[in-house]
Amino acid sequence: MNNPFSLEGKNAWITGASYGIGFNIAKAFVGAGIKTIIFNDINEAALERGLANYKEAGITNVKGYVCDVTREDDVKALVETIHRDVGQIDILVNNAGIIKRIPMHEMKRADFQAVIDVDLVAPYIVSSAVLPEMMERREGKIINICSMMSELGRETVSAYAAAKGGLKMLTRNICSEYGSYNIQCNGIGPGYIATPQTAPLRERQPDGKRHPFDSFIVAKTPAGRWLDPSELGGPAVFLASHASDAVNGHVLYVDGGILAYIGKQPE
Ligand code: NAP
Ligand code: GCO
Repeated sequence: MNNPFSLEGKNAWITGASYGIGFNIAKAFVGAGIKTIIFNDINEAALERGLANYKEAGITNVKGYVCDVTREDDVKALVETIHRDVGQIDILVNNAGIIKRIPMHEMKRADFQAVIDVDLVAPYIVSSAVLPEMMERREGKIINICSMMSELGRETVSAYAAAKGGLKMLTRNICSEYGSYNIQCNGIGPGYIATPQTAPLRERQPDGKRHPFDSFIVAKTPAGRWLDPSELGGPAVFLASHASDAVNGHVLYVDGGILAYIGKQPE
């Protein structure tokens, strides 16, 4: 009997997967038998660092390319290059993302737009470039990396929350528009994950104490800890595999229970 969680014979493009969450999803895909991991980064130096990370992890079935996911012509050209170098794209993970933590009334329009462009417009650009082949094959998996901010707001992350909230609805709309082609589009909503993106929120204070936000998140997470990026691998394998063929338009929150929890009560 076939293993429904196997990714054998499949090619997966994970955007921005030089390190962090995307890189850990790639490692999980390798563990599930993926044929080829494809990733991209915004410049040659970053790409080389990414390739070094894969080499250090012992992953050889990987192809990396320079591509800024906000540049539509570059994305379309990369899809053609991938078809030439690797073959078809069976699984797309829209992982690349940025955040700018600035009070909204102080945020410049260009900063707001930059976050929207990477975190919301780029998943539209990349998905639109990959959908035609999935439609032709009548099979495909798209996974959008959403966020707690797809559901909740907080100070200083207005652009990010607007983008990730939009990404949740883009996920649902791709499901609605392309489900008849046997294409499943789902989201993963990570909680607070220890990666470079959240490093500023975990920095030790000059007096050696934990960052106030660090303590805040630990109190908001039932498990009482930050999550490790490797903990996103299993949920991603599920949503990339045939085990989830009947799951569509869903955002799977991998948050350690944050969304279910009012927060640790005062001692
Ligand atoms: P990260 O450590 O900052 O890594 C983000 C990756 O995206 C980097 O490789 C970065 O490349 C790449 N990237 C950024 N802009 C790009 C562009 N225009 N074109 C191509 N690549 C680009 O972030 P992370 O923590 O792994 O997060 C990955 C995804 O999960 C993001 O969408 C983030 O919003 C989301 N997320 C993170 C958390 C968390 O707690 N960490 C929680 C929920 C959701 P460079 O190295 O060149 O900058
Ligand atoms: C922040 C964090 C969060 C996480 C993640 C939570 O500043 O609040 O960066 O946005 O990155 O998106 O799910």
